[in-house]
Amino acid sequence: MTLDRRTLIAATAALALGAGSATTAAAAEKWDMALAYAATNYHSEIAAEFAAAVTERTGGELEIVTHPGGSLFPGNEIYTAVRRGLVPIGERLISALGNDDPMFEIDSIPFLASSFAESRKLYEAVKPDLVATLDEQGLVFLYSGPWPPQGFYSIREITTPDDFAGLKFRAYNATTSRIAELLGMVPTKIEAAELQQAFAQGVAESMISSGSTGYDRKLWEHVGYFYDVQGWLPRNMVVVNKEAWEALPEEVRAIVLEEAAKAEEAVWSKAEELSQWYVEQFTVEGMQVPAVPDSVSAKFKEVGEQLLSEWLEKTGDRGQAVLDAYRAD
Ligand code: PCA
Repeated sequence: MTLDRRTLIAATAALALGAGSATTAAAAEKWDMALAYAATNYHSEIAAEFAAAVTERTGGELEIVTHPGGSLFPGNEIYTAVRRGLVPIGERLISALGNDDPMFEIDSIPFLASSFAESRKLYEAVKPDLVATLDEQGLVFLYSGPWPPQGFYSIREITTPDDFAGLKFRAYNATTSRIAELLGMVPTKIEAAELQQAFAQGVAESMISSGSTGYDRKLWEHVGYFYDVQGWLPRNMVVVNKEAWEALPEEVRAIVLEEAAKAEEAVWSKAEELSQWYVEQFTVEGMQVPAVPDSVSAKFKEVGEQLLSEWLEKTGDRGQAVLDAYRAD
């Protein structure tokens, strides 16, 4: 008898507790956040600060935990994983998603926007289109910030455009593959997390990327030259699966949006602040950072023009409308 009574009291208490928490707050959610880049990279550090701020401000009602370096999903799987709801939130290099929509490639067209100010303007011009496309794909856009301007890394010195011939080139999207082809190189797509191995094994001998990624992956261990071409500033974006988003209480969503806006500003200013510093570290580490020879610079410009017209062919009126918005005033 006594035992039964005790069991009954325990069961009633558990019920009361359950009912209490259901009326005061929704069940706590934990979101894993998939990131592709090094934990020490500013994109990842700022994502971790964003995650911690959301967790703290929601009192743990939404806990976000970041997984950098492609540890949860490799970079090239993150977008699909979030779309399918395999992970609720993740970060991806937008221009690597050209197969989903060629508009995603706008920030990687050489010399269209090659300073931070131009890149910001291009972002503002394309943002409505970007957010709408993501919405159609079942995603909610949170924030987007740039990599520093892109330069050319090579194991060999480049004095004329002929020196590109035959170099094995590490590409991170279709645009960089196309550039490599047009310059006579041999492209292979490789995620940033695999870079050291690729250069160590000779699978890659050159690439176009920011000083940031070369620094994160200690490229000076394998590569002798960096040319600060300043071709474009590709952007990452953080997206959320729409169903996961809609399951969040209104006040939690508001906090996430506020923290996302802060993270976006932080990424833009950190990228600009570190941009030159990264390149300086290459000299410190023994790499050569020669001026880009005029003939090489002219060749990059020529390739840029071609890529812009190819992109306009793929995107048609939509692409033209965003370009017009970017170039207005
Ligand atoms: N770093 C990323 C993309 C652009 C950049 O600067 C990478 O190389 O994968």
